[in-house]
Amino acid sequence: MYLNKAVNEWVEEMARLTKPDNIVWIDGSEHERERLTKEAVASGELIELNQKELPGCYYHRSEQNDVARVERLTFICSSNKEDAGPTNNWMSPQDAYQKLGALFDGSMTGRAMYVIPYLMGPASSPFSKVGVEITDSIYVVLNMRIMTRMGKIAADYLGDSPSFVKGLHSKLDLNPNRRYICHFPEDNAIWSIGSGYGGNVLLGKKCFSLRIGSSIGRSEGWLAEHMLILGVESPDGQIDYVAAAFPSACGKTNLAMMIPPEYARKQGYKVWTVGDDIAWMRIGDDGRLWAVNPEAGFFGVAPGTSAKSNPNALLTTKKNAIFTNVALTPELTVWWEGMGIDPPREATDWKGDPWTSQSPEKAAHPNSRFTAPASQCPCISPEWENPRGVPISAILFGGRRSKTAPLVYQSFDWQHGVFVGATMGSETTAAATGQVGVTRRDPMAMLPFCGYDMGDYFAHWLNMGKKIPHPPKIFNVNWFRTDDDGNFIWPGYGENFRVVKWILDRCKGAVGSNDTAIGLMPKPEDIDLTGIENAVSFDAMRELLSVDNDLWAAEIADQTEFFKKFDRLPDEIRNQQSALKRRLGL
Ligand code: OXD
Ligand code: MN
Repeated sequence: MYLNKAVNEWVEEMARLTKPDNIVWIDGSEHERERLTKEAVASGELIELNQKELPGCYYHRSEQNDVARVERLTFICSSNKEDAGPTNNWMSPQDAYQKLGALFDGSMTGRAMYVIPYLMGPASSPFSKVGVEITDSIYVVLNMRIMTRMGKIAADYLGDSPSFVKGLHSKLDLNPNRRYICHFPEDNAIWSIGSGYGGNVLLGKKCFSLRIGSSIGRSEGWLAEHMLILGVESPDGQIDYVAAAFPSACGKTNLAMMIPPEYARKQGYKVWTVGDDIAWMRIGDDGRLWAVNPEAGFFGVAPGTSAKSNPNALLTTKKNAIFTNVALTPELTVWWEGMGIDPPREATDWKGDPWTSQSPEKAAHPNSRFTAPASQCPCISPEWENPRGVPISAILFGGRRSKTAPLVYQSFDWQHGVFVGATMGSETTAAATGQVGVTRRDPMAMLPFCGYDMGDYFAHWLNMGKKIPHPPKIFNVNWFRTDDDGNFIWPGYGENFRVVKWILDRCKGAVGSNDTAIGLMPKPEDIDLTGIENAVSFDAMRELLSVDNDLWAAEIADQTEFFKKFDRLPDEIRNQQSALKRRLGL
């Protein structure tokens, strides 16, 4: 027995079901990494990259039908259908265990079963939680090694406790017709079968830290959120922390690792990254909200990551990284669209086919990824593994809105802020859907990740607000407002620092605001434009901070349509909407 009785019994039960040839207990050692990497290279599961250019880096290509999370095949398996809510797929636990049990039966015959104990959260934090993932994929083991604190460290944390999240994964035959990702919040269990794609199979990430995590957080009185965490250091050395939720393709990783503009760097401002995707937040002894990043690595989208858009992310991937579905050059280095360097003349594309710079097809899949240790990030916060977490001054919600939402506004209070988060939406891009400008509602960026009814989730947020003596202030931001020709008005990227600076000044009471119907907004002169005066005129600033009543009337109609789904929408959310209507004179 390697871990404890409860783990051992469960592993034996899962082995009886999946019938592997052998069981390998993962300890997280360097020796083990070397052995498994060699095995994966020998089987072709990994390709060793150019070790001079990219030391410790490997390349993986997934099945072409298996390159993204599959929401359609992702289920919340609560006893009552209503507890999964109207925005999740639901299967009864009995049906799910039976259906997937039949698929798992003998799925590991001819393969090894790896048992991975892992810890979500810093090693000595009382807030961390243990999971054990059983998998038949070495790729999963090696990625979990980067994304979590894995092996002995987790076993030591667990000790004799029977309290761990049980994750079972098998690639089976990677057939999309036999692919399911099922969550059992009442059993703290996850069963994932038929996929090899990160978001479906690195069970510590979306499955545990968000879906199961949100459900545990609700019952234990804390928040598991799809949020980055960053710290802004002022010239006097004080660091203030911000957590921010944006749907995918809205630049979460870029904001988490942003480099302040030159004027601010000269004054001594710095930005520190605590996390780029997930925040677990609890009320601290001092009455503030404290956040930890439960992950240990970044699972970032490669295309668009360049020395210009996000130099810190690019530098993070220069060693000990695993690249999935990017392009492979003849020199055994990697390339992707938007990397900011000329394409190689020839390469092998993500499908494994020959590719040239003249090819009309993309060389890297748009959702190709890098997995890299957070500790390698040049701007990783010295506090990122602090067992207490970091105190959050501001929470940001945001999305991609070409009109309607201004650059930034502050909610009047926590309850109003919850309404702002609950009505979050983001416009789809042509690349993703073929339909431009359709607003997809994605409350708190949690639509695909909330493990229970979202009406109950809003109620949990409202409740938390009543319990936090010194709650963070809540803001909405929108970097994506366009002019009549469709050009972005705000330059974005590192310039977003200017907006974050206003937000933190608001938190400190150091700057005033304009009271508007939708919230508290900066006066145009309150956003520091030093160095970009020519790019962003005063008129542009006014436009970015304008509120159009007709657009807001349409916005409210769309919110109302979305709310119709919910049987359990808290009255307070409805009341917030009525108050907004009144303020707008609608
Ligand atoms: C992610 C996602 O991979 O949100 O982080 O899909
Ligand atoms: Mn994410």
